[in-house]
Amino acid sequence: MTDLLIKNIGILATPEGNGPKRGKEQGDIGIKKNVAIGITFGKISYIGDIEEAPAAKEVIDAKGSLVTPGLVDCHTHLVFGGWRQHEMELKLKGVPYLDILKAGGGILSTVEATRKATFDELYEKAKKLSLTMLRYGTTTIEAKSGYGLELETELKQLKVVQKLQEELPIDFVSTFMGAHAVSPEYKGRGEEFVDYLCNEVLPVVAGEKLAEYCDVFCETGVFDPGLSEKMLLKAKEYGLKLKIHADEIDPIGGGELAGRLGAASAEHLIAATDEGIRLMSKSGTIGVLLPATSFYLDKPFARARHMIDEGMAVACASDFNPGSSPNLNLQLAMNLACLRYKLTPEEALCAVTLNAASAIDRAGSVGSIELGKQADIIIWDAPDLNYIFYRYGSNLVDTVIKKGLVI
Ligand code: IZC
Ligand code: ZN
Repeated sequence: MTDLLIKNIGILATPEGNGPKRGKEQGDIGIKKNVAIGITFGKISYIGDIEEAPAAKEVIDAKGSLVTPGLVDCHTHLVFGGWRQHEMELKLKGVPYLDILKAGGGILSTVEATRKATFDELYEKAKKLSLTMLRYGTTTIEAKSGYGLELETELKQLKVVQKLQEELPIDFVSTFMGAHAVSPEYKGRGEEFVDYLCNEVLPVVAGEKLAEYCDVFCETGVFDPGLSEKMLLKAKEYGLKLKIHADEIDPIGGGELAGRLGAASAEHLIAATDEGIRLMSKSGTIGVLLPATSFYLDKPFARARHMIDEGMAVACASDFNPGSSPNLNLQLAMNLACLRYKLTPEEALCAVTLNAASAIDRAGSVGSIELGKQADIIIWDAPDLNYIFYRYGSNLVDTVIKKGLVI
């Protein structure tokens, strides 16, 4: 007896496997027609003909629609105080993102608001945002700290993610990103700030097991590759896995560093060099591309096709944050991945499911619809895969199922 049976699935589209799909394989999507899925104890226990499906306590009719794995948003800055709509005027005047930061705004404006906010305020806000993401089909969320830039607030952010994990029907993966900007207290003293993070913040974060990954903003005027490397090597010593915001604005060596360190993923890669891409391909580093950020910052789009041709695994994420990507709808990133990166719908689906799950080390449990995997499933208000990449601009999710629970 299964707990739940989804019948009348018109098209089941899913990548398959427990790891990333690289190069040509990224477009290998299994398509099954007219199937049913059975779910037992939150896991997928049956995929096949309805005639042979086991009896079920509850049945959902997918009415001939498209079904895919739940979406995995593998790069967000989910927990923050305030917003940054006051920077809209500067942005529209063409003031660059890094100039706003240099003048004490941007990330630093969110740092001020996040430091001021109480734990409960941050929790309630992030909870509401997460539940909205769930309605848009996102069933797993990576969330970075980095709006504290000092011990207390970094811990506050990470503990919010811990509580979200305990309370919500969503999986969260936590990343420590103390090296998101040099704190106002250490202005002009980036090296001392990294020492502070390494000696006084990281040990507590690791000791309390509040983060699985460490990320660094390797960028002009923020952290150069030398300081980024120092932070990441120390994080590795403490058992954290590595991510790098690399080549978002300027190619200062972030992609190369990610490749050399064998980072799990490199984020953005808008300005990634051929050499960086070659090194990341060799190290198996996943490119986490953020097309909604290119759109919002009016920047070029990362060379996703070239990366795939060079054998990299490409994932896409929302980059949801109050500055460079105030959008939490991963479907928009999917549309842009297709329309602007020129990924095929199959490659783009893989980018937000199996490859995204791989970028946060969850490919063994989520990211595809296969026997034994967690039952994170989307029934779309769409007849086929092309449709969800074509009908951009609205929420095309009909039903979200998380760990076998109909949301
Ligand atoms: O708050 O601006 N790029 N970090 C690096 C961000 C964007 C988030 C922000
Ligand atoms: Zn980011």
